[in-house]
Amino acid sequence: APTFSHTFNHPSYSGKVSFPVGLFIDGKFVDGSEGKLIDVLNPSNGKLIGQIAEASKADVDKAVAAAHTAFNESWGLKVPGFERGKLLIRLAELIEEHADALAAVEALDNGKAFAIAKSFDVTESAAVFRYYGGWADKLHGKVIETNPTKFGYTTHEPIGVVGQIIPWNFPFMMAAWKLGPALACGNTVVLKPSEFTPLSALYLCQLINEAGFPHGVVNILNGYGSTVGAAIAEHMGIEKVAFTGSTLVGRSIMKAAANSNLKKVTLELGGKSPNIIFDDADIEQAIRWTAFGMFFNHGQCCCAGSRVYVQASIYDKFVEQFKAHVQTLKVGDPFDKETFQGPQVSQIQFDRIMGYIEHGKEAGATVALGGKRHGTEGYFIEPTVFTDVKPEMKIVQEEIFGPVVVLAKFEDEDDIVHQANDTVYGLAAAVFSSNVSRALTVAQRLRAGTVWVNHYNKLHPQIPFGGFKQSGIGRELGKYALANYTNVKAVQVNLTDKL
Ligand code: TXE
Repeated sequence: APTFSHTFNHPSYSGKVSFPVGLFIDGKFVDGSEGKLIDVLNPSNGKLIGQIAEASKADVDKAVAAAHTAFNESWGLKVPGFERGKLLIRLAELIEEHADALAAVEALDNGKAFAIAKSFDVTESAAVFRYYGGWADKLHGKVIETNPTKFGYTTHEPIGVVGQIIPWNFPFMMAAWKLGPALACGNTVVLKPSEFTPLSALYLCQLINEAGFPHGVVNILNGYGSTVGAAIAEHMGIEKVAFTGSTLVGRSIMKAAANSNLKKVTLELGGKSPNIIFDDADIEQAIRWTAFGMFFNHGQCCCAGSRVYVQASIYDKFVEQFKAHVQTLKVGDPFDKETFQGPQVSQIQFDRIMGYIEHGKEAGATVALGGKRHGTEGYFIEPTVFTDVKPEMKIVQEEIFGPVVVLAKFEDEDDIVHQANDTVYGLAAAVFSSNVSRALTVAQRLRAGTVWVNHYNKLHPQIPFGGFKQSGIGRELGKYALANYTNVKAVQVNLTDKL
């Protein structure tokens, strides 16, 4: 199987990183059955940085077979939760030990700033594994009373082999969100990273072996969505599929599940989340959180606060101060210590986003800031602020998934609740106000899976995350995510009832 090697030479990180990049099946790195490779590009300059093995449908079959054997022989009901938890916690420790190298690989492959990759993506991923390690021996069922002739109880069992398909915006963290609860509950996994950002998940494979997980418990296959992703979604040996990505592909996953074995489906899809600033908010803080809520991760967050609504009486002041603050966010080399925003992930995403910017201009919106490519190479885009938008414009309705925000006005609570909920999505929202009853009343009326009050984009392993409406099905993180990975068995014991 191929190896990825790269020498980093930056003030923030220097060192050589080298690891196998085959398909990770049954604890070993192997070549793809068709011998094909996928090019890995550096989004900061568009240049080739390496190649990884590409899986085929036949490789999915092999991985599923390995996962079945592991489930029956060395995981699932065979390993007590306490032991599963110890391995997850050991994995969290190993991730922390390798944090610099992992963050460097993530910054190189995805383009996010090294400092953010380390302090957020890698650190939070370790926290997620540790959190679910804690749950592994606390998955109790219930004793359920009916009548004195009967003893009834439930057990929470693992589902079996689960498929997981993840995107490129948080390559490492999405793997952690998916693997943590699945493994804690005793499932075995076949996971497909995004073909655009395969490296950090492959690095993780080494740590999974080092932590001591039995072979076959985690299998990681890189490949394209239309082949490997589709093969996972329609596989008869996979009993549950979890997906994070576009709404379009989410639909095809549900169809594939329906057309095959009715595998259980959880989806975490797109968003066009409203961020609401009332006139009694702490304006300076609201501006900072709003910029962070939009431009963090280069706007490539499913929960990005991409529709900002400001109460009319403070709108003009907000726009001016917001523009001034956004201009201080440094766009550039992910390895530069000052960088907040790196390149978009790929040429495709760059083109999509620039297309939306052009569309916004043609539709009559005003580019108040940015609107152009940044620099001359790579996929960098200036943080872009649109004003004078109308509710029906595409830039107000559709997920852009880049550093492009629209600013609009509202009059009062009823007006903002109507505008905020005028979307097919329902992933997140935020309210800024110093009046607690106003903030919580609006929070109650918003149709979204997360509502932040007086901040944005904060995630915790303990707090569930997921969507209303077309933003998805099910919840990740927190205790809620465990339900995605357990089958509830009810056992009914007849004590004294005679027929
Ligand atoms: O996503 P895809 P793309 C949104 C965002 C972005 C748009 C397109 O708006 O601009 O989607 O991004 C795999 N069967 N989000 O096209 O294709 C694919 O290989 C099974 C929001 O890159 O959905 C990858 O592993 N799998 C989002 C994963 O799906 C398939 C994050 C996601 O890629 C498949 C990413 C198929 N037929 C994009 N086709 C979020 N919610 O955070 C592709 N895949």
